[in-house]
Amino acid sequence: MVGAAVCRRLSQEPGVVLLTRPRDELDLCDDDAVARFVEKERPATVIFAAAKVGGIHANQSFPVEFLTDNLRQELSTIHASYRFGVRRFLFLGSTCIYPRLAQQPIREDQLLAGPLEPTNEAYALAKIAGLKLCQYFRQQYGVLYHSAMPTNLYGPGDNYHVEHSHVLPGLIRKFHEAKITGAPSVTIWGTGTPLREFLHVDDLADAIVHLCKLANPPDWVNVGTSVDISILELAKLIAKVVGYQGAITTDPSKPDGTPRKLTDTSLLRSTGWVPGVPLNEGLIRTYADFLEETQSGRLRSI
Ligand code: GFB
Repeated sequence: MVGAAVCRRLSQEPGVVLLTRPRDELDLCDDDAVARFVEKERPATVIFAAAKVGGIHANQSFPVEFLTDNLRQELSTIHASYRFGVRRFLFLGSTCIYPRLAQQPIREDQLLAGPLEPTNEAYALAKIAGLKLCQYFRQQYGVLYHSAMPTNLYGPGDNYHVEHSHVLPGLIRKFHEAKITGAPSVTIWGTGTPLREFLHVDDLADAIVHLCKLANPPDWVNVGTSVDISILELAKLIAKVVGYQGAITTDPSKPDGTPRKLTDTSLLRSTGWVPGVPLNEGLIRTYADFLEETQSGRLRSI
């Protein structure tokens, strides 16, 4: 989802030659294959959008893969980039790297200030390691390796798997299917009280290109809207966009995860970037994308 959005945004930039490889042609966990690719292609800039990602249930179910796959991908790519002269490396993580009960809104200096959220600790540890490795390469070797930590993302190309997806695509699919089948109610996981912030992936792509143009970017910077919403209110918004009129019930036996993770985006704003897609507009666009992806057979559900 993120990589495709970055390619769409970069295609608007004059003089940019895009080098991409699909997963079945280049396994980023394969150290040698990554080194051969970077040595051959010698990119000037690497934007690292790859990751093993998933929602709260996927993270809780597969901590081994969330830690090992993400660590292997980032170690092979960051090392190969330095070894073969990549001048700028932009590493992408997530705001789940911050402590479960970080002071809200969360500033970049809250990193490692307290215990992580248990439901996504494995992913957070992998992303903290990648962020720190880029910071150390910059400090020790003077290369421009820096990171961006986006809040919860959504948009075209998202994963709509009923169990493994993030909340926003998961609820779009649930409400859509309930509308089609005439189900009397839709059950959302948890209490519905946690607060989440959502950034459209096209906004993230624009922020990434903006960061790649900065001569001296922060080592890491939050990317978000600084506006959050409760899961229950999100569900009501999605039901309205989808056109579902049934009831919404909660299932407190399912995990809530971190109670809130609102990003402080003043550091990024100070560099001259602001987001452009309000949530309601983004939901309308994303439901239209969902319908198109479903009808064309391109809907991702992994
Ligand atoms: O996006 P999500 O799965 O993960 O959101 P996080 C989870 C919140 O939405 C919890 C509630 O409070 C869930 O109880 N929820 C309600 C649902 N219904 C659903 C549903 O149908 N599907 C899902 N998935 N949630 C993720 C991390 O945390 O944040 C990732 O796990 C990543 O690693 C991502 O960092 C940005 O927002 O809690």
